[in-house]
Amino acid sequence: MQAGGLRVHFRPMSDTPIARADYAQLAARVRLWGRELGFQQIGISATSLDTDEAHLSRWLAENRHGEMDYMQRHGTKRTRPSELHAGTLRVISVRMDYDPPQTRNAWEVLGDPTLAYVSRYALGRDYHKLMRSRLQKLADRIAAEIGPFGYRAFVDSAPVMEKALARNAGLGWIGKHTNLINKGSGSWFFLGELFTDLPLPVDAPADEHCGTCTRCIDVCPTQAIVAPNQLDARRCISYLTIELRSSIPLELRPLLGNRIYGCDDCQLVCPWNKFARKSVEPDFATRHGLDEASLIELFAWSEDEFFKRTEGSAIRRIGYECWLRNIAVALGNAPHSAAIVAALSTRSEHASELVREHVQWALARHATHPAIARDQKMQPPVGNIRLPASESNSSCD
Ligand code: B12
Ligand code: SF4
Ligand code: SF4
Repeated sequence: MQAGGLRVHFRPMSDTPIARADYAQLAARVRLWGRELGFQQIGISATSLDTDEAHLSRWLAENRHGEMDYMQRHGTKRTRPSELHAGTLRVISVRMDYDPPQTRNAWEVLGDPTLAYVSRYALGRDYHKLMRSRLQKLADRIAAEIGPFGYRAFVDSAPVMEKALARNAGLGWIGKHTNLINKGSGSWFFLGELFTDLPLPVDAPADEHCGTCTRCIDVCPTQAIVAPNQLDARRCISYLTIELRSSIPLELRPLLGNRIYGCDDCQLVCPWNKFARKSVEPDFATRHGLDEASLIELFAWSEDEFFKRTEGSAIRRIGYECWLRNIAVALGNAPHSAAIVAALSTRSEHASELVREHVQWALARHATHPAIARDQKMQPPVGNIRLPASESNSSCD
């Protein structure tokens, strides 16, 4: 995910007025203030990302970013924080849980091909604004304590390696599915950062705890996790439904099932999410019944309804055309019914070539394979969830 047009907070990097010995105390306060502001965890790292820079270069060289041009646009700024914001010495990383409470069970929705699956992070309001304003408040509290200092706040908004920085700050490890996981809280959280010129003491990086587990790799509907820690975004349903603006590759469409915005499968099966906590932010509560809406109902939204009902939501950024494109694919994957064919037919003359083409594909599926998806019910994993061998004493088993 990447947000465009973000407001950032600049102040000149300055000579900091407090004594070196006081930085440890300041770091403890930053943690406390961060918690008071609603972040579940705060950690501090230096800026070096050498190994990650090598991994990113290879990923880009192999074109695994697909059409996400912004991933290659900024050269080494992404892996060298002081090139992005001169004078940066430390990065304060924060995480905020987003899994909304009182939500229809994800497996039930994935198991009913007439319903639309929207990924957990997008069921409520967009997180960018909320987290940025909290980071600003954190910076204000630091300034109130020590006077003006140099900083800049980021939330998925600029060339920043958020997961690698958070890992280095002790917030978790990068799992084989490539999301950051925290041993006590799973992976349903967002990340944000304050770059700063304050020479705060750094935290120890988190250890890895995937062990021999491969559940995320095995479950991925499109086999996008091509090796542990290596994601080919071009195959990832999150990329296909959110980032890609053009036609969804034909061979991948049947594998999308009913996922119309993002995908959570690799996190749903991860044993560490047994320890995940529900979000306490009212802003992240599910809106407009998006956790269990029917495909037909969402496909019937007019453009005005789309913009009205997605106000303040991350979903709005994909636009109405991609919204219809995604739902058309899901309807093409749903079991044959007269109601679904009728719904698709209402858009067969749509002004957008992109929409028309996906609708035609879906109608053709219903014409030639009326039994599609009838037996494609998703099931939660069977049996006990097995933790990596190194964690066998944990309460997960
Ligand atoms: C581009 C992007 C995407 C792309 C690509 C994902 C990816 N893995 O890169 C797409 C659109 C697919 C995507 C999807 C999602 N995203 Co996204 N995305 C980003 C973004 C903007 C950049 C990520 C990045 O730097 N990728 C570059 C590649 C090279 O990094 P990487 O795959 O993580 O690889 C690292 C390691 O795996 C390792 N590595 C790589 N190769 C190798 C090889 C070997 C041998 C080894 C040992 C290691 C190794 O090093 C790499 C660098 O650290 C960040 C925000 C940010 N600015 O950081 C959000 C971010 C990562 N996304 C986020 C979320 C929530 C999601 C989704 C869950 C949304 C959804 N439900 O649909 C999915 C998850 C899909 C998945 N399995 O990763 C959150 C993750 C929070 C968390 N707990 O980790 C972030 C941090 C946004 C935020 N501020 O909260 N995303
Ligand atoms: S988000 Fe879905 S498609 Fe992407 S890697 Fe995870 S399971 Fe695979
Ligand atoms: S499912 Fe298993 S391998 Fe994948 S991230 Fe979770 S613990 Fe690691």
